[in-house]
This record gives sequence, structure tokens and C-alpha cells, in this order.
Amino acid sequence: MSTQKHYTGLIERYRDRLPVNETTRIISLNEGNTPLIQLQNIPRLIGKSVDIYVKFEGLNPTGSFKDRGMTMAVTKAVEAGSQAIICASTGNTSAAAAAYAARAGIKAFVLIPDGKIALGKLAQTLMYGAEIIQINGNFDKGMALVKEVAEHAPVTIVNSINPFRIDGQKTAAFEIVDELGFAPDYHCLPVGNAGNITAYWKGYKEYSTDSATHKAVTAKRPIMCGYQAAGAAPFVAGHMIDEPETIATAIRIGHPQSWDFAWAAQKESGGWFDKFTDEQILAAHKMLSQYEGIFCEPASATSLAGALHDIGSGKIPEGSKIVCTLTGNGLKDPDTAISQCAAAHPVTIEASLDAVKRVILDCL
Ligand code: AN7
Repeated sequence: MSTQKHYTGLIERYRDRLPVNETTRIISLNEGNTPLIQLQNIPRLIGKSVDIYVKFEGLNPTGSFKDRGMTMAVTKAVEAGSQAIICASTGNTSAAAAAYAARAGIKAFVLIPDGKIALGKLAQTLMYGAEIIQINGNFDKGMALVKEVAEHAPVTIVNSINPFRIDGQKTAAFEIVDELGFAPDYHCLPVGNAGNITAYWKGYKEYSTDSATHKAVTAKRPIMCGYQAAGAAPFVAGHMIDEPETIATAIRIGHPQSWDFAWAAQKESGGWFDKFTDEQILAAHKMLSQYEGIFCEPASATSLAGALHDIGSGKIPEGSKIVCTLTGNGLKDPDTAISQCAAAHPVTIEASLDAVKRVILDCL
């Protein structure tokens, strides 16, 4: 029998760098430990000598990176005696909050924008048993309401303004350094509320010092590249946006909550923000599926859209090692996936050997 300890989640793995002690009840679904996959075909296709790795966060228990933050936030909420959590969400946070609340045996309230949440996210959140409050307004409106409500009701906010969320999410940077043996040259992320870019930067900074001695163990940190959807790009505009719009509904956010932290990550790392159209995002989305067999959700592909653009222009030079975070699973948003493939709709034929054979021979 194997004596190897089975994986029990990111809090156990990185306990010495997270705010827990021996008596803390850990609320976990064995999140984290997601694959870092090196792209094989896309670099060849673009004719550039670069190592591009994708950190596929869509393989977390609820299908997005939010699980990293939620295991930590719900663990701390339960430790503090909270009976209920609340969040505003474009979909993934609500799914994660609902799942971890179910696991902990507490209540989850989620505020979602009316009609602008991907189908898979809604299905999950309903199944996990959260109280869904659909509002007549976008994510930013919901976030403002959640902050107000939390002052008047006994609920813990689990949006990324909760610092424990950032602590959980920083472990993705630890995993990357552990796996590669070094920090990458560039780290590319889709940016909405900017909690994740904040978390990765915190993680890379903390991991370059020993947790016990606080001595530097590696000096290298990546340049952070934050990419937004063109219709929802406050970091590129340099100011908040009131009517954000993009097909990548996960990042349809105009008033990012981690504004100052994200600017700090950009400045300290020597990185940049940029924006890409829905067409560019969807092209990267499809490319990942069709050339690498990796199906992420549209918002996630913004990281690759940005990386490919900046590799093409030479801003990211050849020889670089690049990590793109793919924040969510493609199954989250089946509608956008299917509508992208309209031209290749399945043909219906007669159920005979001849008919099937003809289709195959026509294709080859
Ligand atoms: C797939 O679920 O804000 O910049 O409410 O679901 O840390 O906000 C989701 C954000 C990127 C942006 N990719 O991350 C929510 C929510 C996916 C996402 C982001 C989100 P942040």
C-alpha cells in the first residue's frame, strides 16, 4: 500500500504560510494542486520561441480559482462563529461560496446580476443550495449593496475584499514556483475585481522569502500583466467605468475592489494593463480548445489573448517563460461555447454504415 499522504487541500499543504492553527476546523473540498500545462501547439503556430504554461484553475472543485480563496474565507468565517456568508458575484464567487457554505453547514446569500450569469454557474449555485438574490443591476451595484447589508445583518462578506480570500488565492503562485522550480518571467491574468492579480503578486513576494527565517530564498519575481475586456477596462482607462460590457461575463466589472493593490502589483513588478476585444478573447478561447484540448471559460482566455498579443509585438521577448492563469472551466458557459461553433453544427444523417463512412471520408 502507498504510504504517500493523499492531497487534502491547499490549507494543509501551505499551512505554515496561512493564518490557521492546530485547532482551526478546515473547510476544504481538496481545492488547489491544479495542473500547470505547457502549451505545445500554439507557440509553434505563432512561430515564436517561448515557453507558455497555463495554470488550469478550471479544475478546482467548483470549476474556478475562487475555491482557493473560499476555503480560506469560509474556514475563517466558521472559526469566528459566523452562521452566514454573503457575496456579490458575476457567477464563480457565488458558486464557490455556495459550495463551501454547504460543506461547512452554514448559509450562503449571493447577489447576482439579472440575466448576466453563465448557465453552469447558476446551475451549481442552485444545487449547492444558496439563497440567490437576483438584482436589477450589474455586479458593481451588487457589491455596493453587499457592503451596506453586511453592516446591518449578521453575515460575513466573502468577496475578495475579505483578506482571507487573497491569502487562499496566493497559494497558486506557490504551486507554480514549486512546480517550475522558479518564478516565471511573466505572469498573465484576466482582471475583473483585481483580487487575483493582487493575490498572485502577494504569493510571489512571500514565496521569495523563507517562512520561518524571513530570509530571501529566491530573488526572482515575475512581471505581472493584467488583461481586461475592452468594454470593461477601468485599469486601462485609469478610472472606474459605470456601464461595463463584455461577452466574458465573469469580468464584466467596472468598479474593481482591489484597485490600489493591483496598481501596486503592476508598478512593483514592472508590468502593465491592457485590454482586448470580445473577438480577440473568443479567438484565444477557441484556439486553446482546438489546438491544445484545453477548454476554459471566455474570461479566462483573456490571459492568453493578452500574452499572444504581447509576444507578437515583442513586448514579451522570445525566450521568455510565461504563465497564463486560466481562471475557470469552459463548462461554466456552454451557451457562449456553442454559439462560437455555430458554423460547425452537428449534421444529422441516416443511421447507416454507408452514411457514417461517407462523412468520415469527406472529412479526411
Ligand atoms: C473566470 O465571481 O468577480 O480580477 O464575482 O470568474 O480577481 O476579480 C469573478 C472574477 C477572472 C477576475 N476569471 O478575477 C465573481 C468574479 C474568472 C472570474 C475573474 C473572475 P478578479
